[in-house]
Amino acid sequence: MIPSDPKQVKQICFDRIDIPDVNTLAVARKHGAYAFLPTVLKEFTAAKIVDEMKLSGLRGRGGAGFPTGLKWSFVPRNTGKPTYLLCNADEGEPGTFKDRDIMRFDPHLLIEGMIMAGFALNVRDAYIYVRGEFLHEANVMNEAIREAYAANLLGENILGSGYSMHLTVHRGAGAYICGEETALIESLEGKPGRPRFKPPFPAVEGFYRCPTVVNNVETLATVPAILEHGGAWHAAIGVPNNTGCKIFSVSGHVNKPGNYEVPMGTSLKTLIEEYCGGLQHGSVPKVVIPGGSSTPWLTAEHYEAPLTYDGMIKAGSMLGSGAIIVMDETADLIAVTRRLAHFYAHESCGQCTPCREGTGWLERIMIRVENGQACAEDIQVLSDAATHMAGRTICALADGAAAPILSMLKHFPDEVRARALGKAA
Ligand code: L3W
Ligand code: SF4
Repeated sequence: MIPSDPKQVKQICFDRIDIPDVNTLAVARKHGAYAFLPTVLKEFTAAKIVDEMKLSGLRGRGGAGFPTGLKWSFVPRNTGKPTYLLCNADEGEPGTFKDRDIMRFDPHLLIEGMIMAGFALNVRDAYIYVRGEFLHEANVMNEAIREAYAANLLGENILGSGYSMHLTVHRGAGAYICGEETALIESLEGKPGRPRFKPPFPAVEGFYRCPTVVNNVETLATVPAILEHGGAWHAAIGVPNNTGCKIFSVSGHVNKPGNYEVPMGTSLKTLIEEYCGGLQHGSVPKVVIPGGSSTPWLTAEHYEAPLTYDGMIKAGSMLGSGAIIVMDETADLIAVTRRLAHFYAHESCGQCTPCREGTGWLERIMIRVENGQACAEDIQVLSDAATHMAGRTICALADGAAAPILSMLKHFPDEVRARALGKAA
């Protein structure tokens, strides 16, 4: 169980994760699942829940770090339209693999968080949009939902409270862009997954043009602990403005890659050396991508930076979804960048010219750079195209495509030039 002293808390979403069979309702309940739900449904008002969420300081765990309580407070009331709750489980950012662990190991935590969120937002129909490739996770979620319905934890008049909520899993079809919240909404409506202009934000006009809250899996899975222990309890974990714990998905040149849930503010160095068994080679990484492939690279000088939204911005990057990709001296950064350029070119939805054309240019030039068949002008075009794509499109995919290119050129200009012109050692 989660300790009542916030200083002792290491895990919130992963508190039960190692318990065998905790994906089943019986085992999950034995270890606290749904224990506090009747109190929330009977004694909490919607306003109190939103207030506790605001007090908790929880910021959305999907990448942008937007305050969850604030987002919930934007939902207009009494519009005559239904309000929808959508869980974004389309975890597709290269390097990210945290939400799938919550879903496949502790699906009842997510369901409980969604019931509480749904109750606060007066939601009758909620959906979990699961990445198409996550067939196993979708199956585990569906079985957990079936058990929850059978136990009257979902459906009509939940636990006799008068509150009713239905929950449906929808599997995507394998497009990365459907992790962008408005593309997810379009896809769920049965249309091609192409992002919409914002504003209007989904909180005001989302699914079927109705008020809609879209939250990440980890965000919703944090709600039960916040409501049980209180917003102030959560706010006391981590550091100001960056509260609570965060799951970091660590991959690359560390001895023990994997998911680690640690208090916000833990340094990158501590995470790598004390949790991940240290680096495979050398004493400092050559490059760390801190928040998934769309975030700017960090180099050795930021090894001791705190893992917080603010700390990563100060270091020149973003915390993103906490997908930390570690690369040591043995990494071929140019091959990595070329591979990422291919990913973004493949995943661009094609609506915006700078993204549709730019991602293709970046990939084609990176192939020449990798193979030592580029010319000096190519490097300039690479830099210009990446610079002019960012910030000029409907969604952030173009910025994400530009980030690895601009990082590579910023930190390793000589290496790039030598390789591009066929002069690498
Ligand atoms: C109402 C306002 N709502 C903002 C809401 C908005 C959204 C949230 C954040 O992208 C980033 C992206 C990825 N009234 C509002 C408002 N909201 N102002 O707040 O909005 P936004 O647009 O800043 O972000 P986003 O579209 O959610 C997320 C980056 O994260 N990323 C993460 C990728 C992770 C995955 C994954 O697999 N989990 O894809 C990595 O860098 O690039 O910049 O809900 O509606 N005035
Ligand atoms: Fe589509 Fe790219 Fe425009 Fe996003 S930036 S809407 S992915 S074309």
